[in-house]
Amino acid sequence: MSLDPAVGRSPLTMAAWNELTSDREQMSSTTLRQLFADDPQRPEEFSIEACGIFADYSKNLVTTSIMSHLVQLATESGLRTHIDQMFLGERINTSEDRSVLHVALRAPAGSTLMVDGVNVTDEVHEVLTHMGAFARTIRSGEWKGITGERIRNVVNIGIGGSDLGPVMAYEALRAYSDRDLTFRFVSNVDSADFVEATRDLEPAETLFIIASKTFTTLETMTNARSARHWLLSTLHTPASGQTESDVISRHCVAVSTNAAKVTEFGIDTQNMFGFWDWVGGRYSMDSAIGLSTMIAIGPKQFNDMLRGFHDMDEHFRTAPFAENLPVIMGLLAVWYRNFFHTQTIAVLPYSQYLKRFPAYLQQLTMESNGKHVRLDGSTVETDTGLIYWGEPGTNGQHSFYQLIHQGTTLIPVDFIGFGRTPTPLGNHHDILMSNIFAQAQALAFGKTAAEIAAEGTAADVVPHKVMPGNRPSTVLLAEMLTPYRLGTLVALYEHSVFTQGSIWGIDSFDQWGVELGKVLAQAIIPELESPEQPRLTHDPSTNALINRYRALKNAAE
Ligand code: G6Q
Repeated sequence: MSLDPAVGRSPLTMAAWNELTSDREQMSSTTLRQLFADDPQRPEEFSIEACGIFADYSKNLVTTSIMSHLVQLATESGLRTHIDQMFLGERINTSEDRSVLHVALRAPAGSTLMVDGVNVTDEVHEVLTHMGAFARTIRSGEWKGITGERIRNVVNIGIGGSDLGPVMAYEALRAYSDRDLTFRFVSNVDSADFVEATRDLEPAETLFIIASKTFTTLETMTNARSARHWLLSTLHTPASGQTESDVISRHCVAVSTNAAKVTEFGIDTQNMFGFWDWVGGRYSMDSAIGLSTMIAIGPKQFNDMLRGFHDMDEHFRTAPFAENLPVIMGLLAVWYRNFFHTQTIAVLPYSQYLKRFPAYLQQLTMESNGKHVRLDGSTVETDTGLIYWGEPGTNGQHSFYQLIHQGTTLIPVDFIGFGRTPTPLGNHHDILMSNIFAQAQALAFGKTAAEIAAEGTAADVVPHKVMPGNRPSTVLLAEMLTPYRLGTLVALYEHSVFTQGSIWGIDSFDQWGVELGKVLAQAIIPELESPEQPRLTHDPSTNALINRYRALKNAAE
């Protein structure tokens, strides 16, 4: 299949763009209050359910005609072909000349997805089987450390896509995890991360998962070397006749695509769990990068999570755009970004278990769609990439919600809530959920000066209390956060990101913008370490900062 000529085209050239430009002007003369007064059926018209996630998007600044123009925009942008190309394993990550096949990671056993003459789903299931066998030996206590102790602590060392997914999934699914095992996640090269994560752990009971696609990442390899030292300094007793590699092979496993580097580090490739260059880091939590998740919740529940991902994949692949939840969410994001010049979207999960979900989404959305050129390298003519951010409710209500309600910046909100919690306690859950509904209501409908004055508020205070309303939000509701549900939720946002990137005509799967800083840091490291004053040839500010750091480093407290 050749690239649809629409894919990568500037959205400004599409007829729907002009329609939406005039729709936007018309929206300025109405409000959500008015739209609901005119049409009490909005919740029915502007809601959708997919794979058990119900989305009420009626409190968005949209009408029937706007939604149909947005769907037209998706059609004109070639989204349908682009989706098909992804699912067929075509090299849609053009700047890296790679397929984009995270959907293959959750394709059922026995399905076929050929890439370069190889059925990749067979390879995926081989790795899943390997992971399952290993996870079982850790969970059962069969896997022993070098001194014969069972493993009680699992420490994942990785960063970016090799950290954010595993941490988020562990926190999200903690209620389903083996409580006899302790999980820690080390990502930052700041020594504090490693030292604090390991200070109360026994090396004899600890397993490190070194998770790095490339096995060359500075932070991860620095932490991995410290892990090696931490293990060997306690567990390597030459008198026992055991070698350093005996110790490492019982206490370190690797998740990587780079077998040569894994071997060089001293990890037996039998204890390496592979994946492929067609899995982007930020799309890898359901690959072997999810090994810590599988150990925590067990292979069966990990498989439930994969089923959730796959069901949402199939919905995205097959549902007509007007009934396609990820497409609708992506289109709403484009609507606000390009026609309201909104810069951010807040994702506010009313679930403490999803406390790391906004951080996970920051990478998924911003590393994917923070791009300034289209697929053909030409400069974009519209804004791209929204800033996704958030905190769990109700905590955020007591801090930044003030700006969302009364500030001068329009921030569309995604609320996420559940009918039940895996850890019920008295009436906590009803109280929690009442707050989603109240916040969405307050944002949409606000409170007028007349309503506030009618309550007897002093005239000079009335303006301060006015709630402008007309602030959009989408409420996502599902039965309960389970492994299956997490899979559907993550895939929903993955495909919303795809939809946005496709309309903007950008490559959502590369990340060249993070490379320059890494290269510059490599040049600066020896200048900070050198005992002699180095000859600095950077810009004057960088030179001065390096000198100031060297002085601080050597100053006695
Ligand atoms: C994600 C990025 C990035 C990557 C990290 C870790 O899409 O590529 O966040 O995951 O830089 O890379 P390694 O897994 O290779 O260590």
